[in-house]
Amino acid sequence: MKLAAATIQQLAQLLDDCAQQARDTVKVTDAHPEMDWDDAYAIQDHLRSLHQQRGTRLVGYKAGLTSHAKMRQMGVDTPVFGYLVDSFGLPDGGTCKMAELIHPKVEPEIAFVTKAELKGPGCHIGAVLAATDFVIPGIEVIDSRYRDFKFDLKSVIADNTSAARFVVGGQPMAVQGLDLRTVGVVLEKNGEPTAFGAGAAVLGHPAAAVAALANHLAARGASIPAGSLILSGGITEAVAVKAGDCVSLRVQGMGSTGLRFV
Ligand code: 0L1
Ligand code: MG
Repeated sequence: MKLAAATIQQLAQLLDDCAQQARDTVKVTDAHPEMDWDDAYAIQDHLRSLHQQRGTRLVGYKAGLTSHAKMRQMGVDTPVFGYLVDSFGLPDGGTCKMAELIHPKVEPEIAFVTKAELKGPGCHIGAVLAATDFVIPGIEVIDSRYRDFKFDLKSVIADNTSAARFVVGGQPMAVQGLDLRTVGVVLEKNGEPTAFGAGAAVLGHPAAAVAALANHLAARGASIPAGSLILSGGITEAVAVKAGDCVSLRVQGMGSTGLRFV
């Protein structure tokens, strides 16, 4: 690690203040170009402890940059990972307040809920499917704290991979008999089909993103506890939203979930 503990805490506080006050900042690597991957995740860890100090509860994790196209674009060969706390969750069909966010975008995802601990290293799709209680449609609302969504990978990891809000809903489905690679999704904005895709857009299989998360956590001495909710990654490009927009995600055979931005 290259950054002092005090700097890590100060950068986490900055990102937390930006999220709380819905204001943006420049990417953290501008002032700290020397920071490394461990520093980036250490800032994210401190951000998480700031959330928990306010009484929020860790409910799960997310994988980001999970499509090969997006990874190539960013010049990386691995997804990035963040955490989810209960205060990010919104009710199905509920409202998302624009005043609390900077420049949100939505991503159609398949969410996994686990029924057993998932532990790397060596976690694979089979282990993920065996430990999955059910999958359910999920919309992630991302909101980079960086001006104009301009960041590099270390900065976005520090910023909890742009996590902001999420909603899940529809029909929870057991994974037995489901081929998550070919499950189709349609994201509608204001009743217009806006983005389409299939599960395979996420690392070839959405469970691969969950396995990669378990392996990432193992390298840091952690695992995915039973009962976790995991957003496995955007199946299409992220779609920008503004006040007045309604978004709805339909996942083949799993019903739909949605949000209204106010
Ligand atoms: O969930 C995601 O894929 C977002 C990861 C961070 C990059 C971004 O904000 O677009
Ligand atoms: Mg996402």
